[in-house]
Amino acid sequence: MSSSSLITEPAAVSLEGYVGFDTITQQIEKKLLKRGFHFNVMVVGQSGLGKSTLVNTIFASHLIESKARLATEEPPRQTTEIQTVSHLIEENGVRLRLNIVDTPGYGDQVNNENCWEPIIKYIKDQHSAYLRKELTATRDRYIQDSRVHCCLFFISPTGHALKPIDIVVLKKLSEVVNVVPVIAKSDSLTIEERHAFKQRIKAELVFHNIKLYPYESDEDDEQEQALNESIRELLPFAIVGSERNVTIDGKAVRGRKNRYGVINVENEEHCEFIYLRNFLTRTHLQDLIETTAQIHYEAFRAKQLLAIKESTNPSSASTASQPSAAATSQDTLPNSPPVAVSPAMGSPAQSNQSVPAFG
Ligand SMILES: Nc1nc2c(ncn2[C@@H]2O[C@H](COP(=O)(O)OP(=O)(O)OP(=O)(O)O)[C@@H](O)[C@H]2O)c(=O)[nH]1
Ligand SMILES: [Mg+2]
Repeated sequence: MSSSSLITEPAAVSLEGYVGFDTITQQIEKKLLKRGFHFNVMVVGQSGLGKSTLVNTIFASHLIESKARLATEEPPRQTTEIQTVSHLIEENGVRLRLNIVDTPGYGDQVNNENCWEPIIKYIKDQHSAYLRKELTATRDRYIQDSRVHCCLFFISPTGHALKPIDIVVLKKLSEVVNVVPVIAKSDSLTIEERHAFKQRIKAELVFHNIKLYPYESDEDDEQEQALNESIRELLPFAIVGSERNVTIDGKAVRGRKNRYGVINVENEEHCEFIYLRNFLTRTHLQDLIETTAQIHYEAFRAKQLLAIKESTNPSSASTASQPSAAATSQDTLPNSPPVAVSPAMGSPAQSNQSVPAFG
């Protein structure tokens, strides 16, 4: 008898009376609702592309200060350091702890070398903080999640191509976080220009082998695959942001008014802001959180634990055919003493990953 025949799935049995385990989904829902959700979004891009403005447009309130002047005598404001703003928002009884990480625009210094480093460091620091909490002997039942779930990457609406600095930053970011590209201030492009620009950006991403979210996955069913395919078609979302309401047909809408008319941010014919918002809040919120844990954090975690293992057991490092880069990497948990880790310490959801067996 082959061993595979021992693990055949038993046929599902219908019960005669009602037992009630079908309420498990409601039970989970109740628990999750009580706990609430954490969603951490970061905005990255060159200076003045409307990053701070967009965040306020998506979540429809002044969550962070943008450079926009509310009165003409006000000086322009600029984001000068990484700022995290936390908000508790509620919709139909669902509480969402929304953390927005607003980053200063890069690219306007004389020397832009390594300008992305503080951003990458911030993302890795959150992974590191989570891992440290996970590895403490008396860890919390529920660890506060500050890992960045989605990084909105702002592309300047030049209509030409990605800038070399953008390619470098995109490459670095896509290794550590879910990156969703957007064409900023797309009101400056005509429909044809927008279309051609998108195609050029996509070709460049393929050429430079930059893999952005949503990723291809065998686990997705047909419906999910079709949805992700349509999102990939649309990317990068061509968006317009505004913190002001303008009146169209007697109705106040988010928009930008100029001499020749009004752009209604929420009108699909004007821009793709609504697609981005639906994608972020309605269709992919949970998947962005899950993918962060299962792909980006998992890769970080495996690398760190391997480094810890090698530092506590130097003989394994010297006998390994290829020493782990992590052992010498600056990514290694800062200030963390060598921890004696048992295999049981990993979180249950991550059991099938390539975390080394300690001991
Ligand atoms: N035309 C146009 N202007 C925009 C758009 N979004 C924002 N702006 C304007 O662009 C200016 C800069 O906006 P911010 O949101 O402060 O830009 P930022 O990317 O946060 O800037 P830094 O923090 O300096 O990197 C403001 O005057 C905004 O009103 C847009 O979609 N279209
Ligand atoms: Mg800003």
